[in-house]
Amino acid sequence: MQSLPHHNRSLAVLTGAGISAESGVPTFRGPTGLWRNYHPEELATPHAFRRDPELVWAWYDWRRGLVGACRPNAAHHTLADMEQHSACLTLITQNVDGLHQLAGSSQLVELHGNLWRLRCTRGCRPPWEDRAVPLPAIPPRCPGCGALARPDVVWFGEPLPAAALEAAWSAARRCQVMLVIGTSALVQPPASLPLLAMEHGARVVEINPDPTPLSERVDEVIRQPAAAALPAWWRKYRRTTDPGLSWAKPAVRPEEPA
Ligand code: BV8
Ligand code: ZN
Repeated sequence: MQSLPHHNRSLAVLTGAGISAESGVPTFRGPTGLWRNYHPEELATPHAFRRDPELVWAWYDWRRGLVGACRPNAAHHTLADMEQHSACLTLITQNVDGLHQLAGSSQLVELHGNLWRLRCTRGCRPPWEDRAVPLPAIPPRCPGCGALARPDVVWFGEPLPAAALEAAWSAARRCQVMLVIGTSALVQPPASLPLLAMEHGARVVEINPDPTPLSERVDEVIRQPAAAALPAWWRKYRRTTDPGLSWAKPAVRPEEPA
C-alpha cells in the first residue's frame, strides 16, 4: 500500500458530548447531565413524550437555553480548520448542540439530529429551524397543521436517519485515520463506528480524559481534554512529512535494506 501524503489521506472524526464540555454544555453521563433528577435516557424517548410532552419540552427548552449561551471551543474550531486543509474529512457527531456548525464545519454528519430544529409530529412538512430561547409556547405546535411539534432529534428506541447512518458507515470503512473525541462509546450504533474502522485497517485515536470501553482496543489514547489535545494533535499531524511512520498503520513496505 503506497502510503498517501497526509493531505489526501481520508480522515474520519466521531464526536460526543465531551467535545462540548469545555464550552459549558453538560455531558450526558457527567454530574451535570441530570435535569430535575431525570436521566437523559428517561426523557429522550417517544414514550416519555407521549406520556408528558410538556415535561419533555421543558427539558429541551432548558437545554436550548443552556446551549444557546455556549460558544464553540478550540476543539470545534480545530475540526473546522481540519476540514479546510483535508481533502477528505468526514465529521460524524452524536451531538445535537449545533456547535460544530457554529465553528464553521460544513461536512457534518448529524447522527442524532439537532436541538435547534423542530418537526411536525404529523409530518405535514419538513423540519424547520427555530432558535427562540425560551420557546414562546410549551409545547410548541406545527405552524402548518397545528399538531404537536417535537425536537428534530433521535430518541432512544428510534432509528437513526438512514442517509446519515450510511454516510457514517462508509466514512468508517474508507478512512485511514479515525479520531474518537469525547464519547463514552456506550450508545449504539455510533459506538460501533470505531470498531468498523479498525476492521478496515484504520488507525484509531481516542481523545478523552477518562477511559472508555474503546480505550484498550484503539491504537492510541490521548488522555487529555479535547480543547487542548486536538489542536496539538492537528499541528503534529500536519507537520508529519512521512505519514506512514507515525499516523497511518505502518505501510507494508518492501523489505528495506537493513
Ligand atoms: C436504536 C439525541 C433501533 C437526543 C441521543 C442494550 C445494549 C445495546 C444497545 C441498546 C440496548 N438497549 C437499547 C439499545 C439501543 C440504544 C442504546 O445504545 N442505548 C444505550 C444507553 C445502551 N440506542 C438507541 O436506542 C438508538 N436507536 O437503536 O434504534 C431501531 C432500529 C430500527 C427501528 C427501530 C429502532 C438511538 C440512540 C440515540 C439516542 N439519542 N441523543 C437528545 O440529545 O436529546 S443519544 C445521546 O446520548 C447523545 O447523542 C450520545 O449519543 C449519548 C451520550 O453519549 P456521549 O456523547 O458519549 O456523552 P457521555 O456523557 O456519555 O460521555 C461523555 C464523554 O466525554 C465521557 O467519556 C467523558 O470522559 C468525556 N469527556 C468529558 N469532558 C471531556 C471529555 N472528552 C474530551 N474532552 C473533554 N473536555
Ligand atoms: Zn404539521
